[in-house]
Amino acid sequence: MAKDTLNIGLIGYKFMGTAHSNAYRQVAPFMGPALQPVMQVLCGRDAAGVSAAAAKMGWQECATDWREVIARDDIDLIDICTPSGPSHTEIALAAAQAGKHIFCEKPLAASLDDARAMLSAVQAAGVTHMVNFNYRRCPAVALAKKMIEAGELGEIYHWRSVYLQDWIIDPDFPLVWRLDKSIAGSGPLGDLAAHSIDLAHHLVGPIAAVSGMEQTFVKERPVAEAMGGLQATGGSARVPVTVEDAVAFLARFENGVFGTFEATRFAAGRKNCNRFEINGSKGSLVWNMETMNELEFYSRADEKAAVGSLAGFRLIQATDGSHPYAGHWWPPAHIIGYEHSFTHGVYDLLNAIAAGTPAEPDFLDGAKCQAVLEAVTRSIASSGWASVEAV
Ligand code: SOE
Repeated sequence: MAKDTLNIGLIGYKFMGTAHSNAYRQVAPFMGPALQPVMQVLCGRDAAGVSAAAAKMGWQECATDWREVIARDDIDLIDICTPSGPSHTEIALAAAQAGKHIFCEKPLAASLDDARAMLSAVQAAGVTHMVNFNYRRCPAVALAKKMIEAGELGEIYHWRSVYLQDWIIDPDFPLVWRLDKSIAGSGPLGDLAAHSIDLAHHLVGPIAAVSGMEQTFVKERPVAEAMGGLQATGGSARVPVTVEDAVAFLARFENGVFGTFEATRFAAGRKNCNRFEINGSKGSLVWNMETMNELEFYSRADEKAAVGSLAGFRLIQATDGSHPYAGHWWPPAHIIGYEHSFTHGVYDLLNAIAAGTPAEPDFLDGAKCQAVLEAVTRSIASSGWASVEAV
């Protein structure tokens, strides 16, 4: 009889490691995936830290060397929650070579070359691979996708997105790994705009060319001493910041859609404002992660009502059992949160592995996002437009 469980080895135990652990805990009781995840090993470099996290989140074992986890025959899937950048590539290449399925945090890599190498490795190994662009799996976003596919917006003219945070606006906030290019690869470009790019690819289509600009407002920061989530403490010595604080770019899509993107960590008061607006010939859609269960929809058809125009943005609560994912949780308007986007991702991944079908977004989607990130960097360096390379 085929095995109905999947043994997980999760590398990284902090913010994302906790979010993924929670998803593995929740997915079977609430969603009933085709394979049941077994929380086998949690891995991190700090023995005391990983042991405490494993006990808190319910992992059976913990380890401090990811290579040992990958070498184990009883591990089926490697989940990569280490800081974005070179560590994703190193671990994914080794995991693919060992024949493990891979779930990887975003952005996929630090460079397009690395992303291409990761894609080739998983394709050669024939394993299932997925990148955690989690916002695709908020019910309101998944509903937006269905509405666009059903033609509710008609021909799409505009993609307009911002991803705004403010957690490093204090010049004394320490230089954590997200502000170190050698670890993170980039600043809000890879950390935040990558989400918007993936959503744009998913909802509107591929980006062909970009023209960007960036700014680093605070050039030096205290060395970080400790970090958890998006909080940190630092010492008195200051070191140079090596990533941008804010980035924006114009985008031409292959299908003629006209796009704008902005991502910053300096938008005072904006905590996780991941927002897009799409305008089409028949109407518009608006979504904002800060009110994640709501989808705003304007339909031009409402302008022609018998009594006169009834047009206006209507607020759809994407919490009905008829909406994607929502039926697995609570009665309508008993809302869900950020963590559910991770649980939905794990659910789809487990079902894809069970069915032997591709997961999405996969490493190809991750590499396509990386190609846009790299084009933005090239365009900034040349102060002009840059084409997005084919993957
Ligand atoms: C921090 O900027 C962060 O946690 C990102 O790393 C995530 O990808 C984003 O979803 C929320 O903000």
